[in-house]
Amino acid sequence: MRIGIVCYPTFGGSGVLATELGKALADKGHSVHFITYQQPVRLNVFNANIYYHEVRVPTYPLFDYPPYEVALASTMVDVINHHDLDLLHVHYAIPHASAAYMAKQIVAKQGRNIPFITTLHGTDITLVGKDKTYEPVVTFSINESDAITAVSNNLRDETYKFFQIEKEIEVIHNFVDIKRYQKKPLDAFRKVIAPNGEKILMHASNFRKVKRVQDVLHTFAHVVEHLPAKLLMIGDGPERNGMEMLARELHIEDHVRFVGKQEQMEDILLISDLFVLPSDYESFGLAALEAMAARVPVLSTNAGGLPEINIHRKTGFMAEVGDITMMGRYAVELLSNETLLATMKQEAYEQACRFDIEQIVPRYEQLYSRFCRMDVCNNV
Ligand code: GMT
Repeated sequence: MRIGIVCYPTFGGSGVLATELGKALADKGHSVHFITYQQPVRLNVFNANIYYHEVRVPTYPLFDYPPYEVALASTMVDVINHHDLDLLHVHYAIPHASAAYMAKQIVAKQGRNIPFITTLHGTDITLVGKDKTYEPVVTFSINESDAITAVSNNLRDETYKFFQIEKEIEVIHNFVDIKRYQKKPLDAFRKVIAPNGEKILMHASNFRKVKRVQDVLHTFAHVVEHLPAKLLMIGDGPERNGMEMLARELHIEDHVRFVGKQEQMEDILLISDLFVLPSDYESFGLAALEAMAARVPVLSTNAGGLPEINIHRKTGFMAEVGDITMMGRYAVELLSNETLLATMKQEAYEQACRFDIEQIVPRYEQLYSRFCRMDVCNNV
């Protein structure tokens, strides 16, 4: 099939998932056309079946706000026509679903039918999409999608709760490529971070309020009172400066490293002992699943879709949002008990295997095949 994928090309979970999906589809012989304003960060491989089309947004002095959605819809039309696409798969509703609707209408006038599938990822529904400023367009463009998927049961339910959705939302959970984590941890790397054999805790996010990064630091402050430990803070975003200040206030700055955005997440995860994700909400928590694939137990909240991947006292621990006392206790309980840590590492890995790319990508292919002539679908 010839598939157009639209996503945010950043480190965010929706962009990561969309890019990994595109790469997997290309490996299976499909032609995959990424339509984004920048090369997606995980699109760091050469594959003859992958194409990248940059959305250029010309500026003009009259515009206070460059019309990105118009440029995106026009680029979609161009790629649909010139590469004879069979369907579009847009990740994150805003503004991708409405741009896809516009592109669909334009090519329909030219006598071409292009189905589009919208995958909902989280904040497009739970934070931004609900805002009155966007809601009518979000509701309309979701309903106009030929198929709608959500990355967790929780996100599907939240979408039905807050939007007047007239169609079935199919749940296709996020996935991870287990193979990528099947390598030896870099001992030298571990020694640089934790020279005296300290336990390594890790957090990775876009440092937005919804991530409650302050709770990572408070939890860690409790841990270092009980055992030698280091904390790696991966990513960047609006809360980062404040968090560096908080680390100083809590007198843990010598044990915490803020290392910014990282592309080699596998190597960092493989040397970690505990991944901390105390979010206010996660539709799924792809970062937690990637940690589990690297045999790292997860300490998370029980918000949103997190209970669909993290199993309390099995693959890690879950606490109520903001309960830093329990999070601190759970972290110490785990990190001071080598037997429990080894068991949870294994359980975390086994849980991640249930979300392996090999299990999930065929679900998307089955979905696509509903909208594509069988001769095209069989002849990838
Ligand atoms: O978490 C973010 O702020 C980024 C956001 C995104 O859209 O890139 O992540 C959302 O989509 C991910 C992939 O499906 C999910 O794993 C995250 O849980 C979800 N984030 C939220 O719901 C806050």
